[in-house]
Amino acid sequence: MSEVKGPSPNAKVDGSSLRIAIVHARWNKVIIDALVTGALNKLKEAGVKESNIIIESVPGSFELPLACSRMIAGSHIQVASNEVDLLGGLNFSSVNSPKVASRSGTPAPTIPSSNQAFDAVIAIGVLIKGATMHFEYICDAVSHSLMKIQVDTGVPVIFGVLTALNDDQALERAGLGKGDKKGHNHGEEWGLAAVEMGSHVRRWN
Ligand code: DLZ
Repeated sequence: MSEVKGPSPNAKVDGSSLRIAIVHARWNKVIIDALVTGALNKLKEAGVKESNIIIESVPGSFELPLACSRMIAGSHIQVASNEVDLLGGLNFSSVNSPKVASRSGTPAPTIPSSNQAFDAVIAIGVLIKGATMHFEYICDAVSHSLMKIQVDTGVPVIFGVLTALNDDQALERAGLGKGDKKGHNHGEEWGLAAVEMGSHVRRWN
């Protein structure tokens, strides 16, 4: 019997030629770690090579749009070739860090024909409502900015930002809920969405 909610499992895509970036915030780290792991597992299951996955972190969700925008523009590659240090002291890493972009001059992934550094970017953050209006402002700004980046650049930006009203809601959406409310790790769908959209956009270009 099919589920009412969630994506259909039918879209099986070969990710072996795709380049994917994961950009994540560091607020609410335990939940973030589970979501990043979920996304990463699905990327690898779909055949995305470790050398074509880059993981970058930023302080909080509010910083995700700028980081995604610069990753799509390929700023990390310019840093790697020591031409222009656009990102100051930021420390880029990847699943397979010795083989990809770094400030030490090791080879960066080649830029695909679309002239974009990545086929898709997954933006991961966990926003949990507090006592003030901070949550509403950040949720609104981040969701609109991420949508604008993907539409303006033509590079899919997967919306991996949990906007939870309390800790339990966030934990359950990372598969970390308590007792019989363990929930499901939404990072897995974000990984699959990145592969599917990256592959679609290659065809559509
Ligand atoms: C300030 C703040 C607060 C209150 N809550 C969160 C949160 O729940 N999740 C998150 O990712 N970031 C939070 N931040 C940090 C902001 O996103 C941002 O990093 C700072 O305001 C600095 O620009």
